[in-house]
Formats: sequence, structure tokens, C-alpha cells
Amino acid sequence: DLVPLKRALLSVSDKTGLIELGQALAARGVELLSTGGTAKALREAGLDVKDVADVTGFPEMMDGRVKTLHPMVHGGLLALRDNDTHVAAMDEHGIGAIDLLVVNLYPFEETVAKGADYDTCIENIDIGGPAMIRAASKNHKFVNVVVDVEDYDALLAELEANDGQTSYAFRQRLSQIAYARTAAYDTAVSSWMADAIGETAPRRRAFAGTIKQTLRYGENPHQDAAFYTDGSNRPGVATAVQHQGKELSYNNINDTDAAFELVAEFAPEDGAACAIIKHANPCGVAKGATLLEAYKAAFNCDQTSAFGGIVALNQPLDAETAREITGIFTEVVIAPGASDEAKEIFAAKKNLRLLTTEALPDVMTGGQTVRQVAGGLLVQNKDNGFIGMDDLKVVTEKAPTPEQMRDLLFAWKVGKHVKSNAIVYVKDGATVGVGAGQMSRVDSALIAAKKAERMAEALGLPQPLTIGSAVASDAFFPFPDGLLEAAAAGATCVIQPGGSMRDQEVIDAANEAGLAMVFTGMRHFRH
Ligand code: 93A
Repeated sequence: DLVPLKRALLSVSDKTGLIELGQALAARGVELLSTGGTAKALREAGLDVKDVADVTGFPEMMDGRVKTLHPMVHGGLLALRDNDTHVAAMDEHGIGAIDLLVVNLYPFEETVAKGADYDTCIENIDIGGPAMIRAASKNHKFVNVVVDVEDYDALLAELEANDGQTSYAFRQRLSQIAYARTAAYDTAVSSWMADAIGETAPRRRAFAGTIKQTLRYGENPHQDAAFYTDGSNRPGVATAVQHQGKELSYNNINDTDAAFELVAEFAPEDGAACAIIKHANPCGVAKGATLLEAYKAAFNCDQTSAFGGIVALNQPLDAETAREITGIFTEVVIAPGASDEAKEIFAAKKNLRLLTTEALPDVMTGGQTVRQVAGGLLVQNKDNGFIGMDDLKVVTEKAPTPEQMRDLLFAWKVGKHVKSNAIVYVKDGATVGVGAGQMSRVDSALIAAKKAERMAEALGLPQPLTIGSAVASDAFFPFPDGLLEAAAAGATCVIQPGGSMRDQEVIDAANEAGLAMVFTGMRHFRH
């Protein structure tokens, strides 16, 4: 799959590194073609360059709007070298193959950033450049395309390593980068125009996605909103089938996603699990011998909050669980499938939405999360960090029993899906108190314990279920106080990342309180 590089077309607005690149290519005997300004710069450096105008037989015209938009150029980029008809067409029309395209586009983004007027911005929309980039990218089986000055060195290194040729994998990588550039470029143009004409409807803005649904409104009724799919076709709320009920709202989608991603932490073959979500935080998560048991246990964590919640299951919805769920008002149920009987039971509840997918989300897959900040986007890899039994380090005199260990790992998995500061109490495979989103870890510990007290009263239990529970903290305890609150609530074992300056103080406090504690060495902030 090595292809030799004989002919290159260089057309760049940013001339940084151009001469060095031109010299290196010329030294390898590569023939250089260029557009006006680029050709001029190369010639001034003493390089031999052919004008694209001489190749097309047309002068650059209309203020440069038409320079490279010609079959002599696009045929040379797009022709399949191993296709007889394509080769015959090249011969017939005298089209020479172009093996390398080096383009950087008219500086549209920079022009907008400078506050240029409308017409200047329009003139800086590159047409020929993206057309050539997309042509060369499509034909990466044979053609190299470089759109970033930063990649000149990599190209030269590839040629050096392969005796003037490039590999398929290399060209493929260049192609992917090139499409990312044209996509970003057109997004910039569209966003600028939207701003210029006052278009605010989210469904008319360009994103790196395909519009799936115009939402009735966003987080609040005065906000417009839309839902996009990202093309990955991953199992999840974006690809789920809705069987009944009115359209999902923005908040429904967000909460359903949180619910399904959380329950997917529990592999169906390890038993049934259920997560109930309110405002993107779990108000109950449990495992059970059956889905029905898992649902009931999750519901008993915080019955008050579960009202109007979102329920996610890790196994197909069955009739018994469906019947139980209809006992209170629930917004959405999502599961990897549902039995016909379960669907019939839900059919009587017009407002309840049932979503099913082919499979659970894969919590181990990568991907990015994107969040907008004023004037920017924050992009990070998804938190798919995983902690197993072998990763845990016992730091206290007491070590957790196997039962405690099971609950600790359960609490840890749930904690990953709770907004920070997160404190999660678990007993017998079910959350019994969740403290979420507090600015202080102590408050999260207190709130979770308080909820458990209230539930004990409501259920007529002799004592809160936090007595004898396992507790997880999504990040380290900076001081012993949060840990002591958990101990006061009745927790007997603790899982936390460790890594605080005061770890020793916290460990001492745990020993004094008779707690068993393990460190994960990994934290799960979620903001
Ligand atoms: O005005 S264009 O959209 N029309 C074209 O046919 C065309 N071909 C290349 N702009 C076009 N280009 C762009 O010209 C390239 O993308 C590059 O940014 C620039 C290089 O022009 P010069 O070599 O004259 O500096």
C-alpha cells in the first residue's frame, strides 16, 4: 500500500514553513504546482513551480474566486489510479495525477475574530480549498492531503521512512484530519452567519451531529433546544426506540441518559439492577435477584425523590416490574428491551414513556464529553475509569469482609454517577443514602444520612439503613470531618481515592472509629 509521491499541489494562505516544505519535496524530485501567491513565494525562494493556471488553461479569475475549480485539478485528485476507466479518462483529457495536496484555507475564523465587516468575511470563505481537500481526502487510497502546517514534518518523516512513498495508514490519518478541518470550517461559517442574521434556533445551528429532534424547549420553557445524534449509533438514549408517551423533553433526555449510563455499570449477567434518577442524580440504585426486587430496593432508598423520576434497568423489562413501576408517577423507563406483557401494562399509562434499546451502553468505551463555557468548549475523554478488587488498598487496621467489599465496590460505581461532592451509603447491594452536588463533602454525608433517617421513619424501620452500611466518597476526604459524619451515620467501611495531604489523619480517625477503609487511587469527580 505504499504509494510514491511524484506531483504535489500547494495552495496555502498561511505560508509558514512553505519554503522548507517546497525545498524538501523538490529535493525528492516532486513536481510542484501552485496557485498565485503560493507559486510566487516558492519561486522567490528559487524553486521551480508550475502555475495551476497553466495546468487548467484558465487564468485565476473573479478576484481568485475561481482558481482551482477545474477538472484538470479535481480529476487529478479524484482519479482512481487502479481503475481502467479513470486512467483512460486521464489519458484522454491529459489530466496528470496529483499525489499530494497541501492546503490551508482562507483565514475565515481569524477574519471574523478581527471583527471584519460582513463582505470581508464573505470574501474569506474559501471554496476551492475545501473542495480540493475533500476530493483529496476521499481519494486517500492514493492521495496525501495536508491541511495543517503542524503536519509538514510528519509528511517529510513518512517520505523519509519509506523512500519517498507514503503508507495507506498514513494517508488515511491525513484524510481524517482533513475532514475534521473542513467540518470545523463550515461550522465556523454557519455559526458566524447565524450570529449575523440573529438565527438562534438550536436546530438551525451547525454542530458535529445530525438533528434528531427539535425539542419543545430546553432546560426551561423560555429556552429553545434541539437534540442531535453524533453518528456513533451507540446504544443509549439517542438511539433508543420510544414505544409510548409524549415526546421526551430536554431534561428527560438528560436524566434518561444519566440513568441508563449508571445502570449499565452493572452487567446483566451478574444479576438485575435498577437506577432511579432525578435531576441527573440517582435517588436509588440497587441490585436484586429479580428486576422487581432491584426496583423495589432502589425505590426504598428515597421514595420521596423517586416520584416523577426516570427508571433505568439493566435487563429487559418484565411484566411484574412494569406493574410495580406503575404504582407511582414515573416519567421515563429505559431498558434493553421489554416483554409484550410489560408493554401492555404500560399502555394504560398514557404519560409514561417507555424506551428500549438493543443493548446496554458500553461503559468501558471511550469517546468524549463536551461542555460549553463562555466563548469555548471543554472537551475531555469520557470517565470510563474502572476499579476492581485488585486495585484496592486496605489502609486501616480492619480489612473489609467480603460482603463489605461487595457493597463498597457497588457504592463506588454509583458514586461515579453522582454529582460532586458525592457520598453514597450502600447496604446489601442497594443504596440507602445518596448525598449529591454539595459544595462540602461533610454536607453530602449529612444529607445522605438525613434522607436515610427519613426513609426509616416512612418505612417504619427501627433504625436508618445507614447503620452498618458501606460508604463511598467520589474524591478524598480532605479532613477527617466528612468521614466522621459517615461513621456517625453508622457506616462501618469506607471506599475513597486517598491522596489527601491529611490521609494519615483520616486513616487514624477511621481506625479510632473502628472503620475498615480502602483507597482506590482513582477519583470520580462529576461536575
Ligand atoms: O477563492 S477560492 O475559494 N477559489 C479557488 O478556486 C481556490 N483554490 C484555492 N480559493 C481558492 N484557494 C485558496 O487559495 C486555498 O485554499 C488557499 O487558502 C489560497 C491560496 O492562494 P494563493 O496561493 O494565491 O496565496
